[in-house]
Amino acid sequence: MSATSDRASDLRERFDHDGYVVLKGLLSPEEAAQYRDELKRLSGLTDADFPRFASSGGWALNDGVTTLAVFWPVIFHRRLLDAVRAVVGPDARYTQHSDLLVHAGQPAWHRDSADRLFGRGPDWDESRAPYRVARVAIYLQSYEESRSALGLIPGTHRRQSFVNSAELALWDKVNAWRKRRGKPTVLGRFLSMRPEWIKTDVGDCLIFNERILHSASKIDGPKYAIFLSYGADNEHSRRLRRFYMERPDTRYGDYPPDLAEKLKQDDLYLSLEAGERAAIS
Ligand SMILES: O=C(O)CCC(=O)C(=O)O
Repeated sequence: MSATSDRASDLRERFDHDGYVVLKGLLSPEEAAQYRDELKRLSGLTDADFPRFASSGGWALNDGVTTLAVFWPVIFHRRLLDAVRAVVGPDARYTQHSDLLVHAGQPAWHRDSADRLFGRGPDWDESRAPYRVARVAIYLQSYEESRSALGLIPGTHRRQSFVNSAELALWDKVNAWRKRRGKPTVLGRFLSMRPEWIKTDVGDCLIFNERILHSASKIDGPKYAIFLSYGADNEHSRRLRRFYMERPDTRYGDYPPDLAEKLKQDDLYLSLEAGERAAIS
């Protein structure tokens, strides 16, 4: 498992090398319980409802952190921002890509970046600007309670061999075939790559590169999570923000005006008007 020290240089080194870091106990038990109650209220689901969703997408609210003011304190959480600025850089901005999840347990290896095939598309061209976009996952239940873990394949934000690609393509085909038949996806097993499974406690947080291969695990208990993202003030972060604004199944709106003001005050506002060549094709 990645180191849990919050020292900026450790975080940066691990984030660059492995593609992720773990922040234990980011939220206090009281904060986690408060957000968990809020997610129950929003979804209309209780702990007992998890079996209905056990190997499906569960309940999700796209961009819920941005659109619901009750979650804004998470965006400005001091310890989280310190860690984000350590891994992404001092010019970190809030790039949205947020989700609220309840009982989501659909395994499938994927990337969250706009360009998901290794080496293909502007996300993989770092000749003008480094790719420093990070996704944040905060879990509000323990592994013991839910059997939920986040799987990550270290290093796949920066490299992928021919054999890795062939194995991934095979599992993508298997899952596409299963989806067409209305069956739940399965978790691909690889000969050429070894995932790390991060088992979290209440309030733990993972920060991972949007380009890293990762997957949810199946669940066997209630699961509640908050996802959001930040990136350096450059073309790759703008591209990610636009991607989720333009994607037909997400269609994010702009920052709500009150949030935009707060983001400006904390140097987290990401302007989309830098005129860089990052348009979504
Ligand atoms: O549900 C989880 O724990 C992981 C979700 C995920 O992989 C994603 O939102 O990209």
